[in-house]
Amino acid sequence: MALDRIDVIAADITTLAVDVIVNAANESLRGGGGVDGAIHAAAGPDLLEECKTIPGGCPTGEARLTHGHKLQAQYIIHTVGPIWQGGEANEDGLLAQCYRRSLGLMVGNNLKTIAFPAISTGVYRFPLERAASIALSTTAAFLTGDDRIEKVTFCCFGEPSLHAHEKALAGLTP
Ligand code: AR6
Repeated sequence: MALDRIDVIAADITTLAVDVIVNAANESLRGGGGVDGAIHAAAGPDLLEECKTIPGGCPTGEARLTHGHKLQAQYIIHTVGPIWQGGEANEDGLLAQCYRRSLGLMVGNNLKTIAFPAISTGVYRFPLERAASIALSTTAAFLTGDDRIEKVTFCCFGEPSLHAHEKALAGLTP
């Protein structure tokens, strides 16, 4: 069952002891604010050095793997969500692709547990409820076709995000 393998929690993603946490990065992979800044601060400067070795950074909708360095998580998947431009620039498709590519990369590296932040819902201004619905439905569909992933955690920062993700999870039919 896909839904049994999904958790929605409120936490600072840098504190989670999962195999891999996801970073809502930008295309340069040189760090930034928000969750990206928090992850770089907690992982330490070796993360930036490793990111600099990735050719071409990370285009929007793609995902790249690094080590977790000082984090409890073994690995970090850096993905770049779309900047909200009003909804007519394939933002929904690109956001869904971030989740699919991250889950695909995790499976390809034999990782079992993952935590996502609410990609694009901060600085990139994607509407929260719409993003949460895409995150949950895309993940549930992926899990239905894959029995290797043990747990996907949606790590929300703040009450509005927690409620949006809980509502989106409740809206999925088993
Ligand atoms: N743990 C979990 N979630 C967090 C944390 C944390 N420690 N800190 C913030 N969030 P954002 P974006 C939530 O802005 O919209 C960066 O500068 C936050 O409340 O981090 O994809 C990058 O370098 C929000 O719900 O990412 C890019 O330039 C969610 O994480 C740009 O921001 C995403 O907010 C990416 O923008």
